[in-house]
Amino acid sequence: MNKSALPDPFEQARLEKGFGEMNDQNDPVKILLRLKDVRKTAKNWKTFQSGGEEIGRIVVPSEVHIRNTRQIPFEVDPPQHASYRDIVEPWFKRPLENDYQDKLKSIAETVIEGALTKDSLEIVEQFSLVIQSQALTVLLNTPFEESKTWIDWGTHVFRSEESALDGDKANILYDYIDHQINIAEQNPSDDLYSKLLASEIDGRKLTKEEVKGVMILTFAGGRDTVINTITNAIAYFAEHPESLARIKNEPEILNQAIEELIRYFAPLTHMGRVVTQDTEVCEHAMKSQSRVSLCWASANRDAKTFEKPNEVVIDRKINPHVSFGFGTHNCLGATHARTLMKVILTTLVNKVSSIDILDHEDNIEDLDQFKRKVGFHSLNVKFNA
Ligand code: EMZ
Repeated sequence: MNKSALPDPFEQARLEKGFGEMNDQNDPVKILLRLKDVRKTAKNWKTFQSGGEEIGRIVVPSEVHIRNTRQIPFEVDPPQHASYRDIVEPWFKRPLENDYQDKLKSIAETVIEGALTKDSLEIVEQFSLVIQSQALTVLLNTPFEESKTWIDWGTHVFRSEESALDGDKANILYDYIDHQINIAEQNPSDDLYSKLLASEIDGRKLTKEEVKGVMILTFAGGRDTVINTITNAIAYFAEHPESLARIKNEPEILNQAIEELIRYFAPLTHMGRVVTQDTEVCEHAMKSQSRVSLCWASANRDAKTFEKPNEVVIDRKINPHVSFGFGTHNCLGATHARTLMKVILTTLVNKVSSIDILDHEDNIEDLDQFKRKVGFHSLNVKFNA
């Protein structure tokens, strides 16, 4: 009964010091662990910036060696951040529309019905990756067939089995996006590429490089995060059929259940910032140009705010988790992710009575001082109608 558990490796350091340390490619990171510090630092974008000169440096592991395109709006600070965000925000709220939700529903139903016919199904590659990629065609408003190409890329656009930062693999994504932008330029349609190419910022059109920056973020940011969330949810419901039954009988708790799973899973462990001036965090001096990270996964288990932080309380009422970040850079894809989870869980409770875990291999992230389970490399299950 503990295959679905995601233990909290940060507790002791969170209580004792408030931070941990990690040497990421000789560019150290101070990992902030307490909810209060994480929120305060996320709000203070002047001292803890996202939009520094070195593109990719706020990501841990740092992507400076595999990326030259600035992700937008993710790697831009206020005030320019707001101009970009205003352009993309309405598009990323489309998941609230019925038509959008119907498309997601049909994707989830097809994949779940297919899963019910199998004696054994590997969830990461054959379920979560498939749903994530197919759902992305709805977000981008591109042909459904494109999802086949994306599924072939595997669970992460920058990571491969050989390397956690695979430049060759990243180039496949960059070339693909360049190509799609050129197509959209020649033949504008109703997709996100065309929408961005037609958008204006400060009285001028977005450049192709800016469009590419939004697209890279859209492909990379919502990929392994969504895949881990779906996979972890399947493992959780396999071990907690009572929660599946409860959501079926009390659909009014569905939103609470989703927020709680997302709090508990914290699919993105942490995100960095670059310090712009000598300052202090947790009573420790930090030099200008050094790095901190905001550890969403740890903050979500902070017992000062969350009762029973290490339990999934499926109808948790007060849940100010930071799985989607906090402040200026809160997750642009959150509406899509939440809607997708709603559709998947609704389909699941209606069609599946129980799930058996057959075997599994954990995916453990190595943060030097901390090892954190973030999900699974593989999870074989059987769905029962
Ligand atoms: C970046 C990041 C965004 C980064 C919200 O997170 O996600 C990571 O998976 C990517 O590697 O480039 O997009």
